[in-house]
Amino acid sequence: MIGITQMAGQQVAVFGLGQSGLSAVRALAAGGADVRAWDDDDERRQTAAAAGVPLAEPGDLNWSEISALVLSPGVPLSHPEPHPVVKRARAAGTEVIGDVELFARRGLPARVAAITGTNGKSTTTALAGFVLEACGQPVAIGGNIGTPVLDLPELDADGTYVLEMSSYQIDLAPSLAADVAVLLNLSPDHLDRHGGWPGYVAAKLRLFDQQRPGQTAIVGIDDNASADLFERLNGLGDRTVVPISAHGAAPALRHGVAVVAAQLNEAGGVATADLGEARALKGIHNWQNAAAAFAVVRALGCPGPDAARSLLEFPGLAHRMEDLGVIGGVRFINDSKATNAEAAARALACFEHIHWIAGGRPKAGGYDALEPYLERLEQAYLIGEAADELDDWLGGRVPSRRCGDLASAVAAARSASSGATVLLSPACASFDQFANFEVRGEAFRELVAAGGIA
Ligand code: UMA
Repeated sequence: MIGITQMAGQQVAVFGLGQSGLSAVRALAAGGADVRAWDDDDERRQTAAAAGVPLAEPGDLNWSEISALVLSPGVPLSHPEPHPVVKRARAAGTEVIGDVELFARRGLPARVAAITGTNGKSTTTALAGFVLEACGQPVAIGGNIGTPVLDLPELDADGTYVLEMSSYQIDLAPSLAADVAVLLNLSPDHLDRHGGWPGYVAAKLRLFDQQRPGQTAIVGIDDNASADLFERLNGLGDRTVVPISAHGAAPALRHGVAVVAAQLNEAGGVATADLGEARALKGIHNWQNAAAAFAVVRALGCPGPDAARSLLEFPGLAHRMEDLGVIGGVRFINDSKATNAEAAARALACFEHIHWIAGGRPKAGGYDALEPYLERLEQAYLIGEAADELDDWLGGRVPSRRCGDLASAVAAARSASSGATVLLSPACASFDQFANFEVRGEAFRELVAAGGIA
């Protein structure tokens, strides 16, 4: 745990008692702060109280005495509208920050690599951490990927924090100046929380505006919005800017890290890896993740040949194109993490003869990103709240069946013939039927296993 010593003796309100809120409570209390915590959910409050968390309803607090409101990332900060606790804090002039801001202000000597983007953040974070560790560096991996940053150990100057940063977390971490900041890509996501596309992009780009001269920015240049950031940062001339591309785009070939037909190349020819040999980096989207992770570890001093070798040994992450095995000649792939069409499109691009399980709670942004891959689909099984709109969007171009829930979809997909791939890659959020994408992925894994994996 990272103790938050800088708020010793001060009253701090913590709102949201999920993973990051509980972690902030522990870190603040360990550092000597006087914590008052709350959650809208009664059950969460009871569990926290049983664990010794001091509760206080926001309405009962004297806000003029509260130094900061530590808000959980999932609690609305500005859109669709600020949560009442945010309004209350702002009215009293109390600052609203997140757990990552507490971490940044602690000022530990270790370096920080912060990774953001719409898709691929978790894989790139895990991959960069894996390679750094293989290169013998002390590493701690956390943030949006799952382990709250304040639950990580305190590292010395030779260590590196590799943090996945969501747009929500960036909004709440105004003084995080990452030694290495990464933008993988940008496409519409979480638009409701940021008041639209410009607000979403602005949140992501703030990570780079907060960097100090001399730090390193690694930027994907395969989509227009990200390429614009590369041009702007490059024009500033105050930091190292490394372009990365999964399509062998010229600036990355000349000055950064580029992948061409699965061959990863670093400008200057220092290292080459054949990503075709990597068991967990299938598909062009993973080539982008590999290029970014490679650039991160190179910026942090890993020798090129060692880094190239370690990339290929990465075991992959659960719920991201996770290969569950083969039953009766049919391969089952768990890509529950694909909560928008862009992410699902990346999975569809990797397989043929696909029996596709999709749906859940619809996201803004539609399904057009899936269009180029429809001919790879043999059958669609549609679940959850999005089933009707997905069916309308498919418009008979692919045979589709409305299955209601995941269990019915898996049962129906068992009729796929040998050689097919049953792919759960929902293109939607999970929240209509599951607590989160992990629970959805676990449910899929169990349903598949119940049929017996060969
Ligand atoms: N809550 C309220 N009122 C509200 C909203 C939430 O009281 O209006 C309470 C809930 O009752 C719950 C708590 O807040 O008790 C949940 O807080 P949270 O949603 O911030 O979730 P945490 O458990 O703290 O997990 C957060 C991240 N969740 C979100 O950003 C939504 C996790 O990312 C992250 O792994 C974790 O911190 C550790 O850093 C998950 C995620 O879904 C994976 N992220 C989004 C994404 O990737 O798309 C951004």
